[in-house]
Amino acid sequence: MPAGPSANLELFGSLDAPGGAAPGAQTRMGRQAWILRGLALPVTDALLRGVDEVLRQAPLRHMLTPGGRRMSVALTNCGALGWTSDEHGYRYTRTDPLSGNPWPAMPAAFAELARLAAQRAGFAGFEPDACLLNRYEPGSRLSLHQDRNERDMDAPIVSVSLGMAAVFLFGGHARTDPAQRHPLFHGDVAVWGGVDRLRYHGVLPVKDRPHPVLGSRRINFTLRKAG
Ligand SMILES: O=C(O)CCC(=O)C(=O)O
Ligand SMILES: [Mn+2]
Repeated sequence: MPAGPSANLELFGSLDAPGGAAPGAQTRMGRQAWILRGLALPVTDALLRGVDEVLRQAPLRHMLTPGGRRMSVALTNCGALGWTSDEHGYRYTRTDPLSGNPWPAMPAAFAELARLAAQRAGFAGFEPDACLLNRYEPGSRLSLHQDRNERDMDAPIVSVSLGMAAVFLFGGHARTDPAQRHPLFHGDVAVWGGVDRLRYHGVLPVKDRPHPVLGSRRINFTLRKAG
């Protein structure tokens, strides 16, 4: 069974915690779902250089949902496969529909961090081939959803948070199941897989608490094995 609230001291923790949660701490969200606090902190410079490089080649854009609504989060991709949404549905593509070019290469620092995080969470041998990069501004949100367009459900999702803090919702296997709420801070890495791979999750509207490096932005990227 997923760990209950008593196992998550930070469950009701404040987003205003100046330095975030203690680096090295681990928040258990489920049997095979963790937040590895501060795991990305030693490599944020390389990660942010990687983000700039990706955005230069494949700019952020607001995609349409299959229902025709504009997503409040702006997104792009890197890696062999990139996630796309439009009025025809969700899917992975090898090329960026905006440019027709292959998605930018996945920065080595992204893949290295993903392997480390996955291994720490019990998923040794993770080799991501897709990375979806989201940019949140104040008020941006991501409604509850499952990540289920990937072919390989044995591989976990690794999710890296940079910039402004946000509240992550981690629900159950049905959209209506109650959702845990966990603050995610600059440098935190969440991993969910195995029995928790298809849990609903999302992000509450982000409050404007500017981050010293990224200002009023939150960057999240998720590494996946999609092909
Ligand atoms: O921004 C986050 O923390 C979660 C992102 C996410 O769930 C997704 O990109 O599918
Ligand atoms: Mn997701």
